[in-house]
Amino acid sequence: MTHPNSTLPSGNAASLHQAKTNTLRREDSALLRGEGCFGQDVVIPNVCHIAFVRSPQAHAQLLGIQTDAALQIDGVLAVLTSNDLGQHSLPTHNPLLPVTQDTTFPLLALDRVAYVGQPVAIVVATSQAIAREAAGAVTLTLHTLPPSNDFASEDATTRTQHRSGQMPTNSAHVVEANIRSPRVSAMPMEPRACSARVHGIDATTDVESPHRITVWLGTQTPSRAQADVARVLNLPTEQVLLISPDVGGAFGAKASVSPEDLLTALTAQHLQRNVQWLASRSDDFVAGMQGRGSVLEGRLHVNAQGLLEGLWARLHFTLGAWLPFSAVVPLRNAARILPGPYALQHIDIEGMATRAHAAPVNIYRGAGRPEAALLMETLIEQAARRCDIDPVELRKRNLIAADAMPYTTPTGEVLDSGDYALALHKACEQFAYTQARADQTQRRREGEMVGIGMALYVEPCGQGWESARVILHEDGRVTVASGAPAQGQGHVTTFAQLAADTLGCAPRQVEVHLGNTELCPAGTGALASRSTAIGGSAIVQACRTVLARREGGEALPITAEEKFTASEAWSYGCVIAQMRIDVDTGTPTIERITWVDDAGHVLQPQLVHGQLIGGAAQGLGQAMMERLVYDDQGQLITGSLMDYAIPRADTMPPIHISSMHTPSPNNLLGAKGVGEAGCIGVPAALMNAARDALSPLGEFDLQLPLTSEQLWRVLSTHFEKETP
Ligand code: SMO
Repeated sequence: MTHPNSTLPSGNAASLHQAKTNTLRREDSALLRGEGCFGQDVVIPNVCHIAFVRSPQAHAQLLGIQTDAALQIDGVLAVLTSNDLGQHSLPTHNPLLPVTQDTTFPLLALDRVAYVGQPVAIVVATSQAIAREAAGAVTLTLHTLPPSNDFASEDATTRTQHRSGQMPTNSAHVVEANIRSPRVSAMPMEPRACSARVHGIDATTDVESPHRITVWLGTQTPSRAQADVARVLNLPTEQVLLISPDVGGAFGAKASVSPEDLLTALTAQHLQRNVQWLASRSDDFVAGMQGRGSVLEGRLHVNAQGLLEGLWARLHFTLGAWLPFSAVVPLRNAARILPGPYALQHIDIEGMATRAHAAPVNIYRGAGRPEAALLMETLIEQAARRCDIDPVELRKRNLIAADAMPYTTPTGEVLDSGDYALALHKACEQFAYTQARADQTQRRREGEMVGIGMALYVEPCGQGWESARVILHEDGRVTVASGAPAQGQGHVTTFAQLAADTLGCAPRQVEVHLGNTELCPAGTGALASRSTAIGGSAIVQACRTVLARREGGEALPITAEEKFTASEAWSYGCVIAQMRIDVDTGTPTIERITWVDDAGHVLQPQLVHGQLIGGAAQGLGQAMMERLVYDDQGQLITGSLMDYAIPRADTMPPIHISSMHTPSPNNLLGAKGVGEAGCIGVPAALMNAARDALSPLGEFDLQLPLTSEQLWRVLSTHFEKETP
């Protein structure tokens, strides 16, 4: 046993936390053996199952609910409506942007419905299968109203704006882009699930429980979910135990509670029965939290030397019928980070969000950052073509210099650190850019359509606070509890390593608790790529407190609890992609991707690599194939995996990643975020690669996803025009 007090805390995070290589993830042994406990694996005794009767229409008056047929099905225990459960509303939204409309929305429909999939009634049954079958036997009397895919557009739900300087009136070039990002589905491996156990029914086991209810919910924000459940159940927060078990992917879609989550808990309280809800893939498609959904218009003013003179942009995000907690975040992020890594003094950026008769939209991996990068990087490459300057050269002339850090952008953001030009240089070197351009020229001569596209991106990684509790026990064991849960990132491995390094013990001596409101201090949660930078710093701080008190002679066990508050750390990077487009069929082939990412100081290179690749796969999905489509009646017509394409192993191109490590001065670890980078940089680079491939033919209005159909239409229209 290594005694912790043999190691003094060091002020130099970078030297203390040397990157470890080939650390096996602690999580994996159980997960690979099927011994994990995901939301859908939670087993509670005497449970009854629920399924939701959902609105089949996007907008209608709700005139009646006929439950008789469902109640006659064997095994159906109850059908509950808002008459039974009372009127409850969904939690309010994040105040990061002011919302100017009344967005109060009922948990269960009252007298009208506002999206297909909206929960209208709850069927309670002895099995999941019976509950689902009986839900289909409930009929609704609806008076159809016209749905809007953009309601209240005259009167925005929320707005944001940034203005600085004067837009130039006499620029040599003004390039324009209109970028529409379709809605996408987060598509975790595990659909949502919520289980609620009521305490007090079984006095032999639960007599001592300080909790009235335990709720198992795969969530990125256990503390907020606990408070949301408590509010709806009208209980003191501490009487709700919220457990986020293993989570099979979240990506923002599990960051805010949904009506189904809260209704599961409410049904349990109402019936004083244990209740489980397991979403199907269809439930998640139709009523889970969707991502993206924006139209971004931009104009970039450039002088004859390719220097950026001004950026004008109008951003429009279309949200769903109700606002999840983080719904306003993508608009806010897109607007504030739009200039990206470029030095620009004159900006005029306005953004607004409206609502539609459609499923809710929330943050989704990147949360506004991908949209911003897509618009800015499309404009940059158009400017390069218009100025007839190589896109690398044009970028070099405009990047914020490393010695200008920390740099305050015209939107008021403070970029903490980084060397953007070096990232571009390294990426070009790894890609063999000069050679690649020569090869491209040759291949074009031979009739091939091949493009090289790049994107630089910034990834602001969360701000605010996270918590940690560290206990040093008498036998040398250490307990770490964090407010940041995990959804596959491997936080248990990282946090154990971090505490072991700081305390000077072996990682195996460290037990880590996450995602449990009883075992963990109240926290912010795992989102916006912030857990290592902020949550990790809280752990280091708590470990240092333990050491200081130990050195002061305090007897064991010692418990230290700390909150760490940080300003944002800004990751960044450069992606270069090469794409071939088949001239006859439009089929795009991504030949290779080279990527340089700077996530600051890295604790676990393998985990970082995994997150980058995962983000790239998700970004590639959005770029090449994913798209949720609603028809005029507000029906989702891509509501299954037969209609909605996602990337598979065989769609992944070779990706060459290398890293830079510019430490952030804004936290104890020098760490920055990494989870969202792939979703931000990859789609923009692929868009630019496709546009570059087509550029000998002209400029085209390409949009994501870059399907072979879209590319074929562009090509056939072009060649039709050519034919006399
Ligand atoms: S989109 Mo992330 O979970 O902040």
